[in-house]
Amino acid sequence: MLVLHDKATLAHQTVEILNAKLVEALECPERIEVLLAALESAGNQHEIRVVNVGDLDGGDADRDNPTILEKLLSESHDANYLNHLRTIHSEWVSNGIIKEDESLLPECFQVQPFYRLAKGRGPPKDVFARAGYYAFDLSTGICKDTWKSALASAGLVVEAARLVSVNQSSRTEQPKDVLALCRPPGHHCTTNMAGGYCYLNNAVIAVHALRHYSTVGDALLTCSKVAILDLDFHHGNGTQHYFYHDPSVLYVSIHGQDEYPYYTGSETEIGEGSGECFNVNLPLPVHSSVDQYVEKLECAIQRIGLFKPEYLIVSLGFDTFRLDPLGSFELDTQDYEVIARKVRATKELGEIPTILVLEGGYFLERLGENLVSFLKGWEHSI
Ligand code: SP5
Ligand code: ZN
Repeated sequence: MLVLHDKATLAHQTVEILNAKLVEALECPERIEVLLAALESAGNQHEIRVVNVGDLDGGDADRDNPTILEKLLSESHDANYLNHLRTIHSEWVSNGIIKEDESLLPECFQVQPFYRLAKGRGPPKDVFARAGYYAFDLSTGICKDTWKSALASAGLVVEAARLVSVNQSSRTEQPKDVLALCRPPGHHCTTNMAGGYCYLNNAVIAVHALRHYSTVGDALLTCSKVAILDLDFHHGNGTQHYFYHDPSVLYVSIHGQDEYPYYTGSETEIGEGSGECFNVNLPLPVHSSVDQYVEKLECAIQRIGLFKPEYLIVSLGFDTFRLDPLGSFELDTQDYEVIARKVRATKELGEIPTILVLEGGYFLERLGENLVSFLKGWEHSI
């Protein structure tokens, strides 16, 4: 397994309101540190190759071209929102509201559609108002390095997409699948709102990147089908929303029923218009066992198999672990191996170029073991 990592993803470090207390965000740089340490010690045994994207020699002039990332970001997010993420921290600092090493959080949210849909009303000028305009919860603080890390995180899926794209045939060595150690994660944020530790939606960006790199000459293969399997404990509201009307992207999610983000994720959300039947939510009650989980996983795999995607994106969260502070399933370390093998051993899914995108997972003591267990199952290595 080729694993992509970027040191810049470690810079972002912020605070959140969790259980009515202001605390250091559980989505912290140590998550990536423990994952890297675990991958390093498991590396030889499981043919894991961790590559810092800065050290990659892709032999492709495109790779370092920032305009490609910019193009993919602009396809995935609202331009004013991107500008907000890039500039709001320095505005708060220059207004004397916070110090350079502090984070900002919203103090007021916009109630939709009452205000936002008012015609001609752009983003608010007030710096406090803007923090709440571009967010939907209090777990998405912005520090001086948030933009840098979010860009690096998105950059990992873009590079992963380039590597697995079948039409990038000039390369000699083409990986079938790539794991992007993204941080911050992405599946909760929408085109114009951060939330749930997410600022840029890496899964959405990955879809655009796959399409970008699937272009041969002028022949745009824009209809290529992509499936997203979201295995994070929480429903990926942002990803669901982005593709809700789009039949070329199948979104399938297994997540905690009635858990955060609370207002989405029900089985009745099946997509709309031509996207109808291309959104599949498989919620599971709290305290669900691995058997209950595997039952839903089999439904998910079957649906994706029927869809016959050209690419698969797995939004991979380990907050389904039994000890996770933000999850409530009963999955144990060895279960990740079973889950990964089930996905990969399916005839229809086994050969599809896949990007594994890291989402959540907050129990640091076992996070590394859980990922290694997943990779073991994915590579059928035992
Ligand atoms: C990417 C990701 O995993 N984001 C999750 C963010 C969740 N933040 C809010 C968690 C609220 C927890 N409230 C207590 C729920 C107890 N089951
Ligand atoms: Zn999660």
